[in-house]
Amino acid sequence: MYQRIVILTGAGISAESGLQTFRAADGLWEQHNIEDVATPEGYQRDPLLVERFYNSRLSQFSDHSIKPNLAHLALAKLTREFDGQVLLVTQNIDDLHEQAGSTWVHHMHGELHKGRCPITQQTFAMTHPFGEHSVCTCCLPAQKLRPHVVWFGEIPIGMPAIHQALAQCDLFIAIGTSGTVYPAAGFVDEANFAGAQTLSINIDAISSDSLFQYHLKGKASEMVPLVVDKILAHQRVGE
Ligand code: BJW
Repeated sequence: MYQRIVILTGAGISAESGLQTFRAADGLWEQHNIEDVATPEGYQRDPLLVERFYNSRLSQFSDHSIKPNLAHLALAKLTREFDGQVLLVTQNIDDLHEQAGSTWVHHMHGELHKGRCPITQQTFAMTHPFGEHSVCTCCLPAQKLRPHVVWFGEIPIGMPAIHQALAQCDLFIAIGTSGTVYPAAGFVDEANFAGAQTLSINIDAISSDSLFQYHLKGKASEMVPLVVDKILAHQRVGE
């Protein structure tokens, strides 16, 4: 049935694992000013504030109660068992897809378990919280690592490979994303242009719904396993 699938996940897929989304009434952007904590200018102005924001999320991610849910597990099964190509692209900086067993995950907005040297751009696994003690080993003197995340105004990671996969895909699925942040919000257009089937899975209606051919309204943990079973049974997702 399908041969080349692109899956895009957003904060909604991790919500049922206990991580806050950004734009919900109790979301991260209600409690923090985007310009202060998610822009390079904000980091330049007040690095301590930004480090506190990401350190608190890092410690939340490390909490043992935060585990992959059935949606993460179903996608891991898809990446293992599908006999065509699957590109799993996530906007999330948590590692729940990896914890679920997905081996190759494209983190277009970075990964919070890594810090990045501001000089060489080399990334390092975080052994300390962001601050004076989290430094690179590639420079002399050692440089303070910045969070390996993509802030507004920065170019997301690995875009050429994503555009190429979208141009060739026959199925595109967006899961738990509000479709408000570009370039990810434009992926559905690229998939439509390629002639792919497009499906959105979300608990709520979103502004970009009209761009998708199919919608499944419901929790990711309930909808994603159903869709994965259909794909693995060589059925069309819209039927
Ligand atoms: C559930 C659920 C459940 C809940 N089951 N569903 C004007 C027009 C167009 C673009 C721009 C513009 N002005 C500026 C721009 C560009 C800008 C942008 O898009 N701004 C918009 C806000 C307008 N974009 C950028 O700057 C990007 N860079 C860029 O464009 O570079 C230029 C370039 C690109 C490519 C080629 C060449 C040049 C960078 C964007 C960086 C975004 N960074 C953040 C922070 C990352 C680090 C961190 O985590 O702190 O990424 S912002 C934040 O939003 C985070 C997320 O990944 C991203 C998307 O959020 P997401 O995942 O969609 O979460 P929510 O909360 O919005 O939605 C959750 C959804 O789940 C909801 O719909 C719920 O209903 C649903 N849900 N529970 C299913 N159980």
